[in-house]
Amino acid sequence: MPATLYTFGASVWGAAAELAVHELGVPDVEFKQTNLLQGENFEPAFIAKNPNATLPTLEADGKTFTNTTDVVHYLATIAPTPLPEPTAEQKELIRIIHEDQYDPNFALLQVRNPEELAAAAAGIPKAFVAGRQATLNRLIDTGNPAHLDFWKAKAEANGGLLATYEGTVAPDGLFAASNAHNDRLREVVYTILPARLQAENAEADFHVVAWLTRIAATSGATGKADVTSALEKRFGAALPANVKTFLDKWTPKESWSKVYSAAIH
Ligand SMILES: N[C@@H](CCC(=O)N[C@@H](CS)C(=O)NCC(=O)O)C(=O)O
Repeated sequence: MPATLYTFGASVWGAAAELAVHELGVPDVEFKQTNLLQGENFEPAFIAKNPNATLPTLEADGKTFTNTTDVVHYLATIAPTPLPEPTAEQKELIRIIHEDQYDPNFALLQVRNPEELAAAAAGIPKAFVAGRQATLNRLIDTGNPAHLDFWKAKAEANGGLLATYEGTVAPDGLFAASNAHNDRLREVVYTILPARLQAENAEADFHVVAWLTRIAATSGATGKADVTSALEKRFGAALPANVKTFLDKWTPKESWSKVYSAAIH
């Protein structure tokens, strides 16, 4: 029975699952796009599959896997050559890279200064939060009691960001949060990964590749040729040797090219 992977062309964590499918050659996985830019993940039909309303989501073997860690793990176990069970160290790296404080999605939305705010307000970040807000407002208007509190909480957080992009809320709070977030992203690249990234192929790789590629994309990289240089420019220092080796190993892979064929994200 084929599996269904709910993903989206611009989703960082969807990309981790897609990388696992392509790299491990998992057969019979159908990709279904769920448009996050239009808040399709908030529709009742999607929340019924995954109460977190997040991607990736995988339906397989009569079960539904509702977070990246479980999705990638399941894919790794059903691959033609399954990956070994992750070690405690790998599990810990996966857990850390998914901590909210290192959220790669906030890297896309963060604005550290007036120039970045102007760019975000004129580009994808604002289109993304505006699209989500329109869908959330429409869904709230339906009054569906099963999801009303969930939608309202999402609309409040998302609406704060939208108001800042639109200039109706002062940006100082977002500048401060964005600068602090950027420091934590640097900590991942220059402290956490050098200490924890392992040389052998492992489940954690899919999470780390997707995370690093997103941070590179938000640093101005446009393809495999400038992933490293964009990260080094953003953080103002050469990449740690094992992080550079890791990217040099992953970005030439066919799986990486397939997942990021339209654009790196
Ligand atoms: N910790 C969750 C995070 C997943 C996540 O945030 N996915 C993003 C796409 S990369 C998403 O679906 N966001 C939709 C939203 O938060 O509304 C996981 O690993 O599955």
